Amino acid sequence: HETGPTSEPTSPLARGPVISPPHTVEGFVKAFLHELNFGQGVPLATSSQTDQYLALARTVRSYLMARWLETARKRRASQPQKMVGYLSAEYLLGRQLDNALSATELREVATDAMKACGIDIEDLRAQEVEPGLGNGGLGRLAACFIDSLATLGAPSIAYGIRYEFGIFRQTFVDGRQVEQPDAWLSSGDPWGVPHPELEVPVNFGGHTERYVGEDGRERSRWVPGWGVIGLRYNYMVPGYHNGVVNTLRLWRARATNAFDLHIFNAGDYAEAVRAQTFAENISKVLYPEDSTPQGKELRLQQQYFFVACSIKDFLTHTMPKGFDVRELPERIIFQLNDTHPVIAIPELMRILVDEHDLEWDQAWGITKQCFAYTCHTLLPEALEVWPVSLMERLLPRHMEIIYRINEEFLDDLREAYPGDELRVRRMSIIADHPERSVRMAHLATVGSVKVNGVAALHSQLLKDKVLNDFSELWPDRFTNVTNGVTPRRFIRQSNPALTGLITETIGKGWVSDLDRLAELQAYSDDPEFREKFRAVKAANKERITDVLAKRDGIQLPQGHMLDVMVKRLHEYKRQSLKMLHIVTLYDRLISGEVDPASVTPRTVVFGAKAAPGYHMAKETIFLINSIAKTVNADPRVQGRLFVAFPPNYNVTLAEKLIPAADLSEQISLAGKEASGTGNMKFALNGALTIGTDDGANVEIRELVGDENFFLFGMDEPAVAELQARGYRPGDYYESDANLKRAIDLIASGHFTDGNRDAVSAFVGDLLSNDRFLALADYASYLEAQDRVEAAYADQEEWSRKAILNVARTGFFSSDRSMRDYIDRIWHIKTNA
Ligand code: B1N
Repeated sequence: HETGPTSEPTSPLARGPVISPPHTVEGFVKAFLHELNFGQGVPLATSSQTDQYLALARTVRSYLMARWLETARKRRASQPQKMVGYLSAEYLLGRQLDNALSATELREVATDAMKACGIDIEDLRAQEVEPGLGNGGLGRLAACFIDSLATLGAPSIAYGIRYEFGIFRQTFVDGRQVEQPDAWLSSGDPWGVPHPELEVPVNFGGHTERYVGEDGRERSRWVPGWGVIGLRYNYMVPGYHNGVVNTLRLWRARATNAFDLHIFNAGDYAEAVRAQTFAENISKVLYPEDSTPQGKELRLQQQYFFVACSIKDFLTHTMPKGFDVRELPERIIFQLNDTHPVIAIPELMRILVDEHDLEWDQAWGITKQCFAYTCHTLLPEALEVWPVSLMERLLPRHMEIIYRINEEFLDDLREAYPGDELRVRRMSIIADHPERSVRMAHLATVGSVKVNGVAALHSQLLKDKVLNDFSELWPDRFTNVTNGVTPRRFIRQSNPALTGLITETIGKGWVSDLDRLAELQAYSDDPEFREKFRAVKAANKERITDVLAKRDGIQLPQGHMLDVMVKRLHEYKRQSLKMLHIVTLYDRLISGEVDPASVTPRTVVFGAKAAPGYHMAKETIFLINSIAKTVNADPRVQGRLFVAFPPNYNVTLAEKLIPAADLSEQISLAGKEASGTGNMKFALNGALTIGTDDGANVEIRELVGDENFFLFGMDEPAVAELQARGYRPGDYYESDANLKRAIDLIASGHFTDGNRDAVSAFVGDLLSNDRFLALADYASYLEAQDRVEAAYADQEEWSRKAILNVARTGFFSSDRSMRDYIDRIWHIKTNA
């Protein structure tokens, strides 16, 4: 089961897969029936769809496995070679079956093979529960990145946690969000390859002891209080049409034998079982907060658990036996996906100093070169800090190491900035207020070769604001890598109609060379191409209409402009601003102010989960549902305005919804959305963006051109200036008649069956607080939406703009992001 180059067997038969499964319909049928009969233990005739799905998945997995073994063999043969270790607490993978079929060019063979068995493969595809091991953009980005790494043939391994429960399933009860557990493993995990025999011990708690070593040096040693075991699960990550299959290695927590043996011996059976449960809790559930992490002890346990397993795994199984740890910087670069895995820095120090007996300075010299840190936020409340008291209790040796790293760092600072004690305190890894705690972003910055933001504006703001002191000290450490999305999942798989049109127009090859989309520019003026392009949109609208009817019983009206806002619910993203717009459109129609025949029929689709403890976000969900219910039931706006809010927006729904959209809502307050990645998916699928000057919107607009993008709102400097002056939302309410009418209509209880109390908290906050300045941008937003309507009325011109959006956004392929990381941060060689 080893992937590591232990002793290489001499027989060629022992070295790789004995046979490659045959790429024929007949061969596939045989392999499938074998899985069904001997894996599931059922004959085809009496098998359920679940049996069939599991057998199909296992069949496809064996094709992947052959390539996975071959990839591992080639890697071993080309050692030594520097690798990337991607460390992320989240991977929002989405369904696996279609992705695997498409990457391995097995889609047709599998479809025909299922047909030969009397099965419609579409029915089986629908059986798959997507692994939702992430919250939103950050987790989905990690999934796009590993797809691109495999496609580029980059020597890499991705590490994370195999949560038993991923992101909750959202339901609505009387318009309010109710969370259901996501038991994604309950119908089996056909894609995961467990290796229960490879146990990785992970320690926690206890204390440290000082002792004098044989060489007379004084040292510290960790005497842990308790421990758990990490179990390894491999998931295969196929590259696109290149034979490469990389590894995503997720860890599951289990109790140690020693742990419960002790208690079993004491005769307390129930207590021993409880201890098992305690250990297994560590990988039990994904924390459902997006952007604003919770400082919970269990979360720190999760972070250390997966990081400790991953580093240990890399050193013992991926590196050759007996390799010299001083070579580590030439062998590995760990990419830290936000601060969640940053405890890896003191962990590597602990291993080098305590276990490999290196001198502190030498260990620090090595460690600093082995990490790079990606920051994903600008919200101050989102920067992770861990109380020193908690760290001392859970990871006493790591706390000691952090103290020493900080001491030496502060010494350097005092030398660089004599007398500037204020600056030293600002930059310290330890914060004193409001509670002594460890600032993980500072630890990450001090311990990394490079620090990057995720879009040009974000990286600039990191340097100028969030990490300004650090960028002054180490200007070369800071860089930008703009996010990207995988065109395999988000064009080829999700939009087969557009894929067909592009391939028939510019030929094959663009799926792994997305800059080639530029060749479509020439067709933006071609009436015939525009016609076909519109037909693609229309077909995708029909498809989402069917999906929403089946999935949620929602009947979308036909022939509308499809206006889509899908993302996590957060105040900074300003779903409330979109609501105010809808209320204004509705108000205009029911007041008779506009002739209904003159307005563009519009359907607004929302998708958004709120963190279960985020009160204001949940109130916003209730209000959107209330508005949807009222608007959709009002005969005065029938055929002109419709609002849909399907519950449980996830990757699977995104794949159907985004290709159908005409308008992409990217309306965060400038300076708050680090990048956004949904914005890229929409543009690549031919939606036009209405958006602020924020995150990657800035780059989208630069690329597609001002005339093909609906910009509105304050830019970041204007926001900063307004906030410095003192923002008073009430002033906007008083002075803007449209805004006042919209807010008054909500406050009147019109959308809540006359119940004003149900909306008073929301309205009250908007009028007196409005932290993200929705009211200040309302007028500009309304004006931009009117421009959208006018533009949409001219379908020829709209098509031209939409085509140019597709043609000019090839830059946002995650293949390009990965190449940027490789060239500017990792300096590794690819080999595909
Ligand atoms: O990361 C995405 C960006 O495109 C988004 O703009 C950004 O908001 C998102 C703690 C986060 N930042 N921080 C998180 C998620 C979970 C958690 O527990 C923070 N997510 C983002 C990709 O760069």
